[in-house]
Amino acid sequence: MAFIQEAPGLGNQFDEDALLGEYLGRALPAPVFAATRDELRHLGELAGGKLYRMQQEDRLNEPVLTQWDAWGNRVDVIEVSPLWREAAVLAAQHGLVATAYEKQHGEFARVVQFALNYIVDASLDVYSCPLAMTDGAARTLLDSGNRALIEHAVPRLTSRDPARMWTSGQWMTERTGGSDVGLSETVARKVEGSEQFRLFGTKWFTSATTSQMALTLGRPEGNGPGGRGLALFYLEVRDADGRMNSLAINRLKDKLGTRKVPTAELELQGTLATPVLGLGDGVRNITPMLNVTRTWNAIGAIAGMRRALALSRDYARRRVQFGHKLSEQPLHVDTLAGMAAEAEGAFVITFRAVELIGRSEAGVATDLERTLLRMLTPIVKLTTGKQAVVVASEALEAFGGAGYVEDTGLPRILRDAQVLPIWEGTTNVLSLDTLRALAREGSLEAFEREVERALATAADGDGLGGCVQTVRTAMARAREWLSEASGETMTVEAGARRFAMTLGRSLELALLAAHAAQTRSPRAAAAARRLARHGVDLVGASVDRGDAALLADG
Ligand code: MFK
Repeated sequence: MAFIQEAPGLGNQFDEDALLGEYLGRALPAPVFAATRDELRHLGELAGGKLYRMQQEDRLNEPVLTQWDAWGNRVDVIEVSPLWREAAVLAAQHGLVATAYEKQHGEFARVVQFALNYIVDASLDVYSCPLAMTDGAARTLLDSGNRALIEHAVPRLTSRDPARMWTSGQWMTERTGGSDVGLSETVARKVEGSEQFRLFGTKWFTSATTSQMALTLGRPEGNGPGGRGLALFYLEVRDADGRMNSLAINRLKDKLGTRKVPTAELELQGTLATPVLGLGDGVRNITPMLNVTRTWNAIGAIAGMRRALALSRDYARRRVQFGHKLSEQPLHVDTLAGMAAEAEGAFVITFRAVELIGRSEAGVATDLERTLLRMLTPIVKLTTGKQAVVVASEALEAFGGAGYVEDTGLPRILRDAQVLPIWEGTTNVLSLDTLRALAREGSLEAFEREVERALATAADGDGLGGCVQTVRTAMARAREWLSEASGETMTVEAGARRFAMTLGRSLELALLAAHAAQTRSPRAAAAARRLARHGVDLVGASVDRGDAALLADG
């Protein structure tokens, strides 16, 4: 009988995740962990079982846009995949958004919410995209203080009833770009005798266009240029009769990955919209949305890495080459170890940001913690996004040729990872955002204190002294570089990515070493030592912009 290779499999994605169990055991009060454990385990079972099977079987099913009905009516209906329809029900029932807004778990609500999402995310074909925007919309509306919109929309966005729950879009990107949002061309024209406006323009990259509502930006007539001249608007996609709110879906985007997400180009043709918060400062007013979706991005990154590792580890135990299982071959083991170290570092920094959001929303965060969170959010997003691509790519290689073959389901993991450093602000845009946050008084000090806090815990652990030293050296170099470059705006900008990544990787290592010391986990200690050897210091002693210009121009 000819040889047939056994396929890789997944077990319960909660039970099999040692780091998650250790983390929740130390981060959550025992009664909160006890109250949520069954649900976490249930989602872990679904993620490794039914949902994963559906995902594999559903591989070729992509969203379909129907613009016209048989009689010539413009309908613009998007049909999503069966797994997406299942995900919508599951998201409501398990409170994948709602948990964050319910009072039950107090300052730990975000940890619980994002633990639920982390477990199930990689099996939902990026349904996290509409959920992220829904969460961001709820946060933005609540922060706006607009009572009418809060009462009207937030109960829908945070509902646990699948029939009642809405998702929200975030329509920002235009043909002028997704980074420099202040260039937006959408015009907002006041409706005579009403508080409402009609929006005219093109939104060029609107993810999850099947949502019931959206937050978007438009420029009220007469306003000046830039982000300050834009206003933040709330709109509903269809009217009570199901007709489009004077908007048309021009086409779906043909993307490298996230192919289950119905990302579209939209034409706003007089779309009725309500200002959320004044008639200017739209960019500033939408930033709560950005900060929430950036956190979801990091959750997507760590969930993707976890999935890549789970499949690679399982396969290594089944696959025999050169007379031995891959799991017994030193170089393969070394490769898996490198992936695991990156994934564990990414996990601890992401959940540290999640803890701070929870504390901030519960009103118990200190000023220092709020300052830290502002700077940590872009750093976490940019650091984990890059790691997710590296780990996914390595995972495909760990399968040899099978990793390059579509019906294994593996190439999708890499394609879906590649969006993570792009959307919600590219690595460079977020590096510049880190500088923007840094300009706020005290944010580097807040960051350094956070690192020192973690190192103080790590110092108690066995065999972690080298990690502590690696972090201290990298942080000192980062500060030294910043003070040398300060005053030279172009030099600071040119080095912003290296600087932000150094901070991100240093804090990952400090938190991972602290986690290892606290939990006495030999695996976490090994992950910390390995991460230290990968290197956390990316800051060059000096950045030669002349060389960079020569190389960039070719
Ligand atoms: C799994 C995950 C799923 C995620 C799904 C999401 C799908 C959606 C897909 C997309 O929509 S992708 C497109 C996403 N686009 C972005 O994320 C925008 C990227 N660009 C930026 O972030 C730019 O930095 C920015 C647009 C904000 C720059 O615009 P401006 O007009 O040059 O902003 P400016 O003047 O620097 O800042 C305006 C105000 O906002 C300032 O406050 P003040 O008015 O008080 O001075 C800033 O401090 C503040 N601000 C900017 N960024 C902030 C912020 N405040 C808090 N947090 C931030 N992140």
